[in-house]
Amino acid sequence: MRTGVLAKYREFLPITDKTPLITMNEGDTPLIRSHNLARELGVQGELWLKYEGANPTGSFKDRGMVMAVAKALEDGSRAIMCASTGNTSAAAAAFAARVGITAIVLVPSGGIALGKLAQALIYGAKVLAIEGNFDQALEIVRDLTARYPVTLVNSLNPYRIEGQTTAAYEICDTLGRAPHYCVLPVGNAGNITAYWEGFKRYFAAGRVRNKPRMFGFEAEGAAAIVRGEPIDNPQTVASAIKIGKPASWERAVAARNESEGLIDFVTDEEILDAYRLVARTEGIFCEPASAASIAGLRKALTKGWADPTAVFVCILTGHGLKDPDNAIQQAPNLTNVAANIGAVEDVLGWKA
Ligand code: AN7
Repeated sequence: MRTGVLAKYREFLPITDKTPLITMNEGDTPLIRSHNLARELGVQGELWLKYEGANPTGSFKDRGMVMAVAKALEDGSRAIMCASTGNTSAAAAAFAARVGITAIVLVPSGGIALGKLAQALIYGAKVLAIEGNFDQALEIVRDLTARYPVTLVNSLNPYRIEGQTTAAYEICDTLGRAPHYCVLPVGNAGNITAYWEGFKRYFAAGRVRNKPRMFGFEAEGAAAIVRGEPIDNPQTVASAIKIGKPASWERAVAARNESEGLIDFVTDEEILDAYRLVARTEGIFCEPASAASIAGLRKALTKGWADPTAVFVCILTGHGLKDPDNAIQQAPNLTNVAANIGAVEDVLGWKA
């Protein structure tokens, strides 16, 4: 039963008697065993896909947003604000609508996937398209939320990270253990931080006897952490992770170091290959940024950085329908045909 993450993982979250246990039935997303893709990638152990696209707004952001909005309400706030590459704005807009407060979202003009823009607008957020990139939008939001009575709901808000730890608990609950490797895309670096925190917490509470190695992957044109310096003009087809100055940079590096993991990059071509591959081999449609986890696992196995006999979990952070433009562009062409039986037989090569 989907009860929402606040009620389900209350003992691991900063919840008080005064915290409203709001929910849109987020979390409890499918952890899907992969056989076909596992074979393609050369995984001899186990490969599991955590399909975060099954959340109410279609991405993992719902986990952090429900916690951040609950705490905002507890503190008496009536307005929330964020910068976003799309998914955070969709989640903020939805939860604000759900609880009847205002959401103001700043998105890079022309820089977010169509479905995400549609979501923020239809949920009724005030959507401002900034003539600049995500990093510039976040600077503006940080300044304004420090000076006005509006709650910042980017992952600089620690409650966002808290809520996102719940995905790690779910994985452990389902597998009865932590995986050997947890592989995920890295943009603003909040999620890798949250997963590591979650795995550590579950381990400390005695719920599991192991912790995973955290493997994070940035897009090549936005690989600030890999390169060791901010990128002023990040570029990638995976607009969700087109971020040049990750807010949780230090904590992501700490997660990598503490877990004996790695943070590397994948090219746009590798991302798009993985995007098509997971759809065609498993019937799972994720957005391009999410496919960076699959591309990253493939790279790690090819380079010999990971033990192929291990247990892997790849995090598929967002739903493929978020980004119809990339989907259509990357998919095979459709076939137009006249509305008669003979024409369809001809196209299919069926001759009775
Ligand atoms: C599908 O929505 O930053 O490393 O503003 O949408 O925690 O940032 C989205 C990020 C991965 C990267 N996959 O996670 C935003 C935003 C998807 C995403 C990431 C994002 P972080």
